[in-house]
Amino acid sequence: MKKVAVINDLSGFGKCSLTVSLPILSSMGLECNPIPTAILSNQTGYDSFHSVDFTEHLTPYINVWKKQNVEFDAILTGYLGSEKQVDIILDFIDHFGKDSLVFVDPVMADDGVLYDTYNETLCEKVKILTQKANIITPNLTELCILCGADYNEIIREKTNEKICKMAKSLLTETTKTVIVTGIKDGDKITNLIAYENGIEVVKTPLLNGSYSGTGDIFSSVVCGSIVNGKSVKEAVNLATDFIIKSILDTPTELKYEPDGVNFQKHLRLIINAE
Ligand code: PXL
Repeated sequence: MKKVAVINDLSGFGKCSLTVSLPILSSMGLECNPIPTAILSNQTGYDSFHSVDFTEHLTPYINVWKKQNVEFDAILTGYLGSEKQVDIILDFIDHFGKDSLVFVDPVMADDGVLYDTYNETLCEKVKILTQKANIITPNLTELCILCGADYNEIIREKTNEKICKMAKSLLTETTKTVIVTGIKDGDKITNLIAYENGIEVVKTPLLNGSYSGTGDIFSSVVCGSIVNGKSVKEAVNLATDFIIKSILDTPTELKYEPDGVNFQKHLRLIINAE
C-alpha cells in the first residue's frame, strides 16, 4: 500500500489537519502515517484553545521510523508548532524524501492576517521548508509572505498577471508546481496552478463564509490524487468539487465556521478502491 507521511497537528475540534488527512487519505486507498506537530483541544480559530507542543518528541518518534527503514510515496506538511520543528522536518525530508513527492502547504496566514501561533521568524522557516518541496499550496496571503509582497496592495490591484508572476517566481528545479488557492474573484474563486511551462486555472463558485480546515482538505485530496496518478489539474478539480459539496452540507450562520465542514458523507466522491 502506498504511504503518505503527514506532518500536521491533531486538533480535537475544527475538522482540520490530521483529523481530515486521516479519513481522506484512507478513503483514497492510501496509508496515512501521522507525525503530530502539536495536540490541541481545538484549532486556534475558536475563542480559546489549549495546545501542547510536540517538538521534543519528534526526533525520537522519527528515529524509530528511521530504524524501521520505512519509505513514503509522499510527505505532506501543514500547520507547524515551532521553528525547531522545521529543522526536524527538513532532516526528515533529507532522509525520507529522495524518491517521494514532497508536498508543503505553507500554513501561516489567511485574509492578510497571521494565525495566532505564527510570527515572522516561523514564517521565514516555513519559506525555507517550501524550497525543499516539489509542490506548494499557498493561499494569496501566504503567497505574498513567500514573495515578500504587500498583501493589501495585491488585493487592491488583484491582477491575475501579478499573481501569476509571483507564483512563477517560486518555481525552481525542485519546486515544479505552485498552486495558489482561494483567490476571490467576483462571484468565483480561482485556484491558479503555475508550472514552468504555463498556468492552469480552476474556477469554482464563491460560497459565503469561511470554514476551518478547507485548506487541509484541499492539500490532502490533491496530494492523495497525485500519488494515485492523477494530473495536478484533475487533482485540484476533485478537491474543489469535494470541498464545495461539503460546504453546501454545512449549515452555518457564522462568517467564520470554526467547526469546519461536513465532509464525511462526501468521502464516497474520492474513494479509490483499486
Ligand atoms: O487549517 C489550518 C489550521 C490547522 N491547525 C490549526 C489551526 C489552523 C488554522 O487556524 O489553528 C491548529
